[in-house]
Amino acid sequence: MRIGIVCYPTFGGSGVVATELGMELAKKGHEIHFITYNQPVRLDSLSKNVHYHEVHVPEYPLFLYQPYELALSSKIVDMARLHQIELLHVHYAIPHAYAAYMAKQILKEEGIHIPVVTTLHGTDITLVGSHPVYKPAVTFSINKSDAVTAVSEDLKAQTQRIFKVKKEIHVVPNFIDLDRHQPNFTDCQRTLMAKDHERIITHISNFRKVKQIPDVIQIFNNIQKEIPAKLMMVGDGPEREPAELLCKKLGIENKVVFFGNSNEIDKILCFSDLFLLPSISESFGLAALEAMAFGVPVISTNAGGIPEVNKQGYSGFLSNVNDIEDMSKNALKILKRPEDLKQFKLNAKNQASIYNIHKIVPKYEAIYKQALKDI
Ligand code: GMT
Repeated sequence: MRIGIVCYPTFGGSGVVATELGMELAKKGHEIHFITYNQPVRLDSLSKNVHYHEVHVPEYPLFLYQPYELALSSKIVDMARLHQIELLHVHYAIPHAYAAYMAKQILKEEGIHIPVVTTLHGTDITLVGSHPVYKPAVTFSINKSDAVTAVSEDLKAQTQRIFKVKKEIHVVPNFIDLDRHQPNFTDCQRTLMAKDHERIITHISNFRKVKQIPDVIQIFNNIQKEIPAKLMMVGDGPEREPAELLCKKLGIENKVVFFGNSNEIDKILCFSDLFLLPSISESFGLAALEAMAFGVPVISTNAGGIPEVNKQGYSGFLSNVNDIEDMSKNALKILKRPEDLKQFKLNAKNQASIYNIHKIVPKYEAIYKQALKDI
């Protein structure tokens, strides 16, 4: 199939999923066209089957807001004509599902019929999409998609609760390429992060309010009072600076490393002993799955779709949002005894294997085939 993938090219989970999906589909022989405003961060190789088309938005002084959706719709139309794209898969409803609908209507006028598959990722529904400013347009574009998928059962239920969705929502969970998550780094790389006797605790996110960054710091503070440990903070966003200040206030700044955005999370995860995800809401928690694929147990909240990924007492532990004491206690339960840590690491890896890319990507292919049949 010739598939156009529209996504955000940034470090966010939706862009990562879209990129990994496109690369896997290309490996399977499909022709993939990424259409977005920058080269996706995880798109490391442009091969025979992988193409990237950049959306440019010309600046015009009359506009306070430059119309990205319009430029995106036009780019989709142009690329669909030029490369005979047969199907569009848009990741994150806002504004991609809307722009794809417009492109589809324009192409229809020319007798070209392209189905649109929309994947909902979380904040496009729970935080942004449900805002009254966007809600009618988001509802419309979800209902006008030829197929709709959500990354967890919880997100499906939330979408049905928040929007008047008439379309069936297929749950296709996020996935992991286990072959690419094999630790192959030397121990000397570990010494750059911590001493031999110190446990390595990791958090990766976009440092937004929803990620509860102060809770990450407080949980780590409690851990390091009991056992020698270091905290690796990977990613960037508005909560980073306050977090650095909090570490200073607690006197733990020498035990916490802020990496900023990184393309080398595998180097950090493969030496990590524990992953912290105390989010207020999380449709899936891709970062936790990536950690588990490296055999890193997860201490998380029980919000949203996280319980579908992290299993209580097996791959880690789950607590109520903001229950720092419980999350700290659970973290120590895993870390204190080497034999427990070893078992949790093994379990985390087993749990991650449920989301093997080779099991999940065929689910998308089946949805594409059906959408092409129905159009
Ligand atoms: O986590 C974020 O804030 C980024 C966001 C995104 O849209 O890129 O992540 C969402 O999609 C990911 C991939 O499907 C999920 O793993 C994240 O749980 C989800 N984030 C939230 O629901 C807060």
